Order: sequence, then C-alpha cells, then structure tokens
Amino acid sequence: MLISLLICSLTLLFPLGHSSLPLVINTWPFKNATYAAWNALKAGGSVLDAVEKGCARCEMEQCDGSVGYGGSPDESGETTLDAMIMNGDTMEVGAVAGLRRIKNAIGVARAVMEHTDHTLLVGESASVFAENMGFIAEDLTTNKSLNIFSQWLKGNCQPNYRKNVYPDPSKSCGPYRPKATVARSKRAPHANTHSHDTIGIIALDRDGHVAAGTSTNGLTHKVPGRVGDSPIVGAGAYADSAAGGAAATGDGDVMMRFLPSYLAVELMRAGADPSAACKSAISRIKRHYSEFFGAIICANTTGHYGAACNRAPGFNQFHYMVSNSETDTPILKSVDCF
Ligand code: SD4
Repeated sequence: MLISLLICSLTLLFPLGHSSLPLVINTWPFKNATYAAWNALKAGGSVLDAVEKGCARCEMEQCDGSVGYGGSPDESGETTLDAMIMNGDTMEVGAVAGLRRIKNAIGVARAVMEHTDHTLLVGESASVFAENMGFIAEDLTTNKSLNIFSQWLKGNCQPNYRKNVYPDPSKSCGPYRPKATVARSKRAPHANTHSHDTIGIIALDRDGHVAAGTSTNGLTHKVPGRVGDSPIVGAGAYADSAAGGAAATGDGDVMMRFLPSYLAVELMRAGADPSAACKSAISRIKRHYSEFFGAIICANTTGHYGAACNRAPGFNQFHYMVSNSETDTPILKSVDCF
C-alpha cells in the first residue's frame, strides 16, 4: 500500500515520458549538493534553482575545502571564489571570478545573469556588485586557510604556480624575476587531486530544460588574479536545452584552453552518447597534456549521462553523483580513468 502510494505520488510529481528525467548529476561525491539540487526540482523549482541550490550547499559546507570560503588561500593568503551558471534555454550566463568577501558565489553569478546584461564580473568590482545586490560581505579566511597559508610561507612558498623565475634572494618568496625558460617536462606538476574538487552540476527537468553551473575556490597558492576554468563558459560548464549539458573539474589552467564542456555538448548535439562525448573532450586535452588532472560529466536531453577522466598519478577513478526519476535519491557513480 505504502509502496503504491509512493509510486503514485512520484508519478504525479514527475509524469512518465523520459524514464530518467528529471536528472541531477554533479562532480565528486558531494551527496548533500545532489540532494539540495534534487529537492529543488521536486519542490517545483527550475533547473536553474536546482543548480544554484546544489552549488550553494557545497559553498556552505565547504565541500572538500575546494568550494566556498576558508579554502585554497592564494599567494597572499586570501580565499577568492569562481562560479558560473548557464540557462540552456536562453543561453544566458552569469559568472564571477576572483570574488572576494562573499560566500555565496553561485548566488552572485545568478544575480549577474538575472540583473545585468553582462556575463562575467571579476575581482573587487564583482564583490561591490554583490554587496549592492544585498549579499553579505564576510571574511572568507578561516583558521584552516590561515594555517595552510602560513605552512606554505614557512616552506619558502613552494610549491607554487610560478615558472621560470627566481625568488628575490633576500626574501623567502616573491617578488620574482624572470630566468631562462626550462622545458615543461622539467617542472614539477602542481595540480593534484587534493587541490581540485570543484562542484559542477547539470540539471534537467522532465521537459528537457537544461542548466549547468560550477562553484570553486580555485587553486591553493594561486597567483592572485588567476581565474580558472570554472567561471568560463564552455570550459567549466555548458548547457544547451537542444543538446545537453556538461561540467568539468580538474586542472583549470590546462582545461580551459580546450573548452571541454562546450566540446562535449557539441558532440552530443551531433549524436554522440554522453560517455563518448565526455571521453572525446578528455582525449582532446590528453593529446597535449598526457598527465593532466581532470574529469568531466555529460548529460543529453533524454537524461542519459556519462563521465570520463584522465588517468594521472594518484587519479585512476572519478566519482560523481546522480539523482534521477529512477533513483529518486543521490547515487554514487564512478568511472575508470583512461
Ligand atoms: C580550477 N577547475 O580553478 C578548478 C579547480 C577544480 O575541480 O577543482 N576543479 O582550476
């Protein structure tokens, strides 16, 4: 009796048609974010609401220390945030990069989309915009981020994201001066699975409306002013209700050069299934950066989904979350990297 009631109410909420729609899929095992996005859809919210709520949950919970306040202090010790949201119906996008003092980066990204004609606001000016829109200004530093920063300073500022430079000999770190170029292969890789865990979400409703978004605090010890892939349209995420959605995670400095989310969506538009589209987007990067750290999730308009990741030292498998009308609850998925 209870089961039939449940099936009945689920059917009312999500009438049958596409068996696996609605769908929420997000990078990494950020289950509470999946719940938040899924519950937003179930409550009658839009796909944009789902993406926003999911990312915001991670920002609040500081998912893996890689999303939200108090993580990834830059070279000056400050945490800054990158986020974007895309409406696959209208192709509108709102994004922020290097956002200071505001915890709810995805909320500000949505405000950029809904209350300006712009696509991307950056740095201090993005924060002033957010404050003007009523977002609360707070210190994003925590004891944890202070500690990461001071440990790094004590270690002579290594590792960092500088290359081909000499530190000032009278100081433990910058200012830096250029030195002769060294081969790329001689540089220590700076990206690893511990410094990269951006949340990327794709949401589809039962009518096939698609939205996608991301939120991250970027890279630990990044050069202040550095913007990663996450707030860049087509790099961090992409959505088109005529084709599907994709979201990427990993070494944004490398990945953004290839617009992997855009590529994956275009491949799905051309008929590739989501797993193949994800794999092709990763392969394109791999050709140039065989050991890059990164992964991507993809979903098409019928609710089929997939993921792919590049095999890199210490990264053999990528975990992501899915919730759809078949599961009605977040399910952990994994894919072997290739
Ligand atoms: C960046 N891609 O800023 C982001 C970091 C990340 O999982 O974790 N992605 O490069």
